[in-house]
Amino acid sequence: MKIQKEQIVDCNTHYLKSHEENYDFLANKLNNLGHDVSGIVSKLADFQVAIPSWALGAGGTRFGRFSFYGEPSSLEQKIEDIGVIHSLTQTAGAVSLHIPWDIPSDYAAIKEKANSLDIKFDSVNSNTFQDQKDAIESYKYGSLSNVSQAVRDQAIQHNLDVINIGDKLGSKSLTVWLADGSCFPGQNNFQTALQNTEDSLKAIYKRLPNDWSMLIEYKPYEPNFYSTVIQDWGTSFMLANACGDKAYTLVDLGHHLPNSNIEQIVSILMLRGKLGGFHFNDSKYGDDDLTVGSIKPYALFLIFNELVYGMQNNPQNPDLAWMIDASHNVKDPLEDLIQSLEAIQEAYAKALLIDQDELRVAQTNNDVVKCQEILQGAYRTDVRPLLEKARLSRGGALNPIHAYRALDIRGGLIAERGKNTVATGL
Ligand SMILES: [Mn+2]
Repeated sequence: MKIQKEQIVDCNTHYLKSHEENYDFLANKLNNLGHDVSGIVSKLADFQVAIPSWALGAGGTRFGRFSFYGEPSSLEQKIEDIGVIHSLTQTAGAVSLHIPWDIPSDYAAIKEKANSLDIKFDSVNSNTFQDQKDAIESYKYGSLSNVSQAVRDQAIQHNLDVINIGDKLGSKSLTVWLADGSCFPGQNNFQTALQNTEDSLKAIYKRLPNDWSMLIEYKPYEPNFYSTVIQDWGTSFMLANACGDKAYTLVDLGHHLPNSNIEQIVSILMLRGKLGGFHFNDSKYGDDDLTVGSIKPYALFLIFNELVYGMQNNPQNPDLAWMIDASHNVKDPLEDLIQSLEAIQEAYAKALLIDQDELRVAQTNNDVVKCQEILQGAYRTDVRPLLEKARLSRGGALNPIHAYRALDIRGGLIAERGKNTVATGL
């Protein structure tokens, strides 16, 4: 399914007048405050977030899974679904593949399909948290950290295979997330597990193409419930440093214990030039995989404040690989992704409204009240007309959820694919 430009123009007609009124009012107000409104709009229009190939079907829990029907059953269909989201939002111009769930059978055809929808191949993700059919060794007790050299070698080889696949598609980074750890005290020797992991990562890093980076993700618990080998940003940072200049830490919002100060983690990693990627989602308790901004939008804004500061002040940090990492059970996955993209853009736009010079002066004067006023003044601004303007400038929908429903995209997908297709993924 492909959305035609005229369909979006039609959907926009209904909203155009109120958009123009709202935008003019806001732009006028912000210009009077000294903001470069058109500069902000063009930054929003340029900001692209990768959609993971596993987020296009209904997510599940260990208790059950409820399909939304019409799910994509092939990589080609997954890319088509991202094309739908990208047409409407103009923010989803990349796909992040999960190997082995999404190994292309015809590389040229997949590249052509993605290209025709203006979608690039972002970071590729390896999977050593499941055993694959016909695999000789099992990851039941860990992969890169396993006590067995044979298991570690198999996991290393898998990561090299993933790099090879990504290279053929134009990807430039490998994301490694390990489920390795232990469920019971005494099960693992912490030092051996970490040392094995470091040695394995170095073996992968040694074979990384020169223009590639390796992103090391961390997570405090789950699926292991007593210890995780790469449990926090400090461990990831240490491993990235041990590997070399092309290895970075990847922050996933859901991979923190409750109340962690994620904005501070982001800030310190950027200062050291070691923040390589970012996974968006939201959560109340743990790695809940909820829609971005649905639970803690203010925390997301504070994180974006640090990201914007870092992007402006830390040339030592590379461009980030942005991705949504969420897949939940009760929403149409495409609508969920559209909402997530909107929340990301909203937090970014608000962070761009923070007057960094004014904030620095207030910080220098220890004017704590003023500092809060500056942050919250930006946060309380309704920036949605700026997002609409950015989408409109690229041919997107003024109201993507409305357009998705008005065009009955899900109905069309069900008619095309049937009710029984199941997307590979979590
Ligand atoms: Mn993640």
